[in-house]
Amino acid sequence: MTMRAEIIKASSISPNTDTAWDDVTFEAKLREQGQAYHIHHPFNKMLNGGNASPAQIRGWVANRFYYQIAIPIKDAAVLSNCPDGEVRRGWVQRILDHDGFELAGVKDAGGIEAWLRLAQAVGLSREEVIDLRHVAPAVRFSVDAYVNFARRAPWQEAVCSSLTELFAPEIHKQRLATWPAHYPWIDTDGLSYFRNRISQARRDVDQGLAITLAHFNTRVSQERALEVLQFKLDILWALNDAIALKYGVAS
Ligand code: AHQ
Repeated sequence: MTMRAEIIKASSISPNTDTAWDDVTFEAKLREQGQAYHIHHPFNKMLNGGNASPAQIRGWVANRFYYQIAIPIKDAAVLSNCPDGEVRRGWVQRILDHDGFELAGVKDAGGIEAWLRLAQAVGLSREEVIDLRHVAPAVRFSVDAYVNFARRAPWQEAVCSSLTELFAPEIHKQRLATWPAHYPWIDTDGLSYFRNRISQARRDVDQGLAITLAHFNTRVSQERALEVLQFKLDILWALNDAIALKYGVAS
């Protein structure tokens, strides 16, 4: 770096004394990051654009299963780090959403079971999905990075990282709107996971956003929240990269 550039760089480094964004501005900044959401990934565009082969769809479902089974583990890590009973009472619902439950006579098989029904609908056996034989190394690494982050980060940062779900209802609705016409060979009962997630994601975001807006209340911590969200967006993007590398992607 030239002397002049070093002087400019040195003078530009000042303690971030900027005032905190108000909630409306902060939320807008979080939502702006949706431009990096995996709905824009070439593999997703191929998939929801109707250009995926059955093998590519099966590869995506089998690899995404590893992400799905990690979610309750991740959420249990958040619970184990969170000292606030009120927050835990809301957060524990996420584990029930995925692992299912039988409470006071109400039974719900859960989202992981729904994902296995999606797997069977696209022509995979339960066994070959559950034993993870199709999961690409970089899918494992991306998902494991998410779980390990949730175990080690302050629980509020783990909450913030779940806010990629700000953008999830759109991708679930996109699948429901496009797959039946593009892939009539997939039994639409197999799409129930996406149907269920639309309302669950909205409920998740209500809680996660409230915690994030309340906790990250200085400009420095708000900038950190944007970094944390970008980290999770990168995880989802890298997961799609690994699947595209293994199964190919038609642009
Ligand atoms: O099925 C998904 C899910 O249960 C969750 C939980 C949440 C989290 O805690 O990080 N994020 C998430 C997501 C799910 N599905 C993804 C998809 O594309 O189907 C989207 C993903 C997310 O947006 O983070």
